[in-house]
Amino acid sequence: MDTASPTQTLLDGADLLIDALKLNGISNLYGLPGIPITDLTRRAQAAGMRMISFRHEQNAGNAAAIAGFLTQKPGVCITVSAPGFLNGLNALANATTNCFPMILISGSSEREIVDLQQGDYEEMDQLAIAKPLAKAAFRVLHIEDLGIGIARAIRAAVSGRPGGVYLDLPAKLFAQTIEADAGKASLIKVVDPAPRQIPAPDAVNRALDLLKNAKRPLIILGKGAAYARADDDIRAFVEKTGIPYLPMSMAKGLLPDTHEQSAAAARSYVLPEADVVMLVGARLNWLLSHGKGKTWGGKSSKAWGGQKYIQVDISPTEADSNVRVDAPVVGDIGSCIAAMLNGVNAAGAGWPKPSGDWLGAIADRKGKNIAKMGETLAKNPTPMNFHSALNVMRDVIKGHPDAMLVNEGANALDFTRSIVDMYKPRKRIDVGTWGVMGIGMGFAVAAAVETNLPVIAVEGDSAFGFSGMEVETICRYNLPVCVVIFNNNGVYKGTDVNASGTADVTPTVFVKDARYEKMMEAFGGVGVYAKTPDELRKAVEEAVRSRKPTLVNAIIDETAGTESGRITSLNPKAAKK
Ligand code: ADP
Ligand code: TPW
Repeated sequence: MDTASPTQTLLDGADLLIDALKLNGISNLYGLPGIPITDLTRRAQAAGMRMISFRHEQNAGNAAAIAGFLTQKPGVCITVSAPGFLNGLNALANATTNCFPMILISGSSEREIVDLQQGDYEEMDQLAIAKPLAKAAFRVLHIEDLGIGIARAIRAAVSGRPGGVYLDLPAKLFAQTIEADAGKASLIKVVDPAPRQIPAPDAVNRALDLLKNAKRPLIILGKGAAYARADDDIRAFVEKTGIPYLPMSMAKGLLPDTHEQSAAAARSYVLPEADVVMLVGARLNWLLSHGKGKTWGGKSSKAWGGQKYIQVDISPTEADSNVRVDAPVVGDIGSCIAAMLNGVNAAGAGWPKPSGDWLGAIADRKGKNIAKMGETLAKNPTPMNFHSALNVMRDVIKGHPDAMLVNEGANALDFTRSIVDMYKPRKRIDVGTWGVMGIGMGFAVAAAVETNLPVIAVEGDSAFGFSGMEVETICRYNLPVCVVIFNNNGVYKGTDVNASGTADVTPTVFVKDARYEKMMEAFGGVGVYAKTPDELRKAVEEAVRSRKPTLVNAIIDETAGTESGRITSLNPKAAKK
């Protein structure tokens, strides 16, 4: 393949990889250069792709993963071998866990050396290591197969249940050449990468029958529903059936959180009381207490509450993962909800609305809880607490419903999720299924790059630290990102003490009154130190208006947090405190 006829130009592996990605509509890359991919990153940029270069691969990987969630196209992250690959692998595993479509492309050492373990520069058997953490993993050894490799990676990432795909590209591949015509002919423009999966009519009817006969039905919308982009049909289904719904964290805004059928403010009432629960793109995992225990009205912590479940999901193996699912509806959410909506429409006036008792009881609880929260939010303590600061963030998002909201932390996460209403789909992106810290700046960069909308990242001070160096990336690309750090001097809070009597502070405590805003100033962005709700409001409003990279260091009462936020149940020691 190294000899070309004199009239033919040659393409090398890097050229062909760029062509293959572009051919498939992938225009943004997230990564970090180094041997053997430095030239690739430069040439991708020269070829018209947007190459966003990060300070750590984990953040580039997280950016790619959320780009996948936001666009339904695989987000692509490019790293160097061994350590760079491992840094990116964390994000790939998180993408797979969250069902985000992503491709991690890592350069690697030559097979001959790796397989004999001869000690190459950054040698590692990356394919073997990636396999258990990825939805699929492939290696391309010959330039003629690059088109196939990219096509397989794209299909694996976005079809069925989306996930993370690893693509191993040994350094030698980048230098291999192929005649331009043959190279172009070897590429594949993937046709219908995420084929619709139509649910079986009997499965749809079984689900509708169950729903129709429910006395206290409930719909739970998950991030799979947000990803599916079936927004209009989901809203029509919820409204035509009149069934109350709960949005999972990243499904907030699929219908506006202020919708009268939202039962979010009565969550602890509806979960144990519902008799039929329809899950749409949401798993019955720990975030829903596995469908068991007191949360669901079960008699003991492991007991099933007796609810019947409908589960709409693209994965045929998801049903029965925790409790019995009486009516699995397997297919893509767009097709499933369209089919179920047809059934509801066909029933017309014959479709039974949920009972007034059920709706009334929910409205009653909601009203009381919202009024109680209103009182808490109206308080204006000094220093600020999570509530008074979030009262500001809630207003800001209300005034800018198109803004993207990134959120991580413990208390900073849990309170933001419950206090800040979302109005539009796919605007809230957060720690997801693992509750992982470190997604913050990667998600913020990708949200800005992919949507060009203003991004507000509400970050615990600990959470921010995992990806904080990317404020330089935000400044370098001049992205409209406003980072708001809820600074309470530590992990969860800043007042724990070291009981041992040694000079070290306790593991959860940070430097007091850290001036995080200076990190943004160091790279030319705007830094603001905000001690009052007014200062916070002014700074965030100005950041959204100006679109300048901004970091607001919002000073929060260091006694304000709870250990582990709202998941103290998983931390028995904290729960007892
Ligand atoms: P949440 O954390 O919001 O509860 P999960 O991540 O637990 O959501 O669940 C998402 C579910 O959505 C997964 O089971 C996944 O298979 C499913 N899913 C993702 N995309 C689609 C789609 N297009 N159609 C149907 N199901 C989907
Ligand atoms: C990769 C454990 C969960 S929440 C958290 C940690 C370290 C930080 C909480 O403090 P923060 O927020 O951000 O200041 P706040 O509002 O409560 O004060 N490592 C990883 N993921 C997780 N989840 C952890 C550790 C953890």
